Amino acid sequence: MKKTPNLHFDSPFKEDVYKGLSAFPKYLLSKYIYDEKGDKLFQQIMEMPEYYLTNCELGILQTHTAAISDSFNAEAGFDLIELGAGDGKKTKIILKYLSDKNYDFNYLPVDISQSVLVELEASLKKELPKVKVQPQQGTYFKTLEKLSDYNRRKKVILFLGSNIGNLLHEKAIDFLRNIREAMNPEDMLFMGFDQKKHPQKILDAYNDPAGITEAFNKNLLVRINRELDADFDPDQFLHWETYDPESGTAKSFLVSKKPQKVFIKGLDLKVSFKAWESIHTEISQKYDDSVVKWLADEAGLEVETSFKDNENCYKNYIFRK
Ligand code: AVI
Repeated sequence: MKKTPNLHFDSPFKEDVYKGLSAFPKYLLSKYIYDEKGDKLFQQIMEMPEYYLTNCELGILQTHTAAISDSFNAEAGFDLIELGAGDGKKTKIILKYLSDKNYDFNYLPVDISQSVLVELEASLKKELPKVKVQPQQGTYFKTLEKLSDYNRRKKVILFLGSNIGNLLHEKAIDFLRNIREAMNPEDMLFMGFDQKKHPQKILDAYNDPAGITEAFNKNLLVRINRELDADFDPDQFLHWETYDPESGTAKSFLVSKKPQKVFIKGLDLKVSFKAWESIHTEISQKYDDSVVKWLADEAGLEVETSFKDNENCYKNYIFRK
């Protein structure tokens, strides 16, 4: 049996890259795509015509603004906590409605990136000056834990963009359980889930002809080159997308176009690729009502209601504890 060396890593990134590229089959974790360049590429993805998710969710929020906001049902005042707020483009629709109606609420965007929060706060000051913004820099769960008894106001937690789809079901259930832990009985969770649909539409969203998604996927290699002093040639890898309509799982891969060796100096690791060997990089899960209900059941949450777009592409669900 092959012995695993007893290695010590001084960062989770190093450890995860080492483990993923030493495994069979090889993999890398999609969370590492998001450095400064990865964030910019994702912004570009969200503006691509093929990436329907953003417009579908925007459409739902625009069509059902009143029904969604009024369902927060919080005369006594509430905290609107958004996990991974980004540029807040979609949330601003809800914020504007709540602010125009003089609802008593604070908006607490949570993000790991301080610069994202600074930009968001500045744009809100200009566009919606009445909204009370309290940015929270940190990881989702540490922040939720901190907020769970920081005051007893009702919490409405937002998690948009079908970001949950980047987690395998088991991890998605853990994620929902963690949110549930931070909820009081009157609190609500509002989340976006991309739905199963024509497989071609999904493949097109993750394989655009301009190559933006390819650059996004290959940013993993670019980042390993820069941060771990490696010599990946991204041109020698193919961006490859698959979609399994049975499981609803879209998977991204990088496929080696030839036999090649890569040296990662920062890990003192030589990685050999056979021709057409793959690195699995991301999953983007697609859902239907029964799968969402199953995830909620497993996590101890209840689906209260849902909102969909005209083409049944995407749904936002409200959950309660
Ligand atoms: C952030 N996440 C929901 C995106 C998705 O659709 O899985 C990331 C992405 N990957 C390729 N394109 C967009």
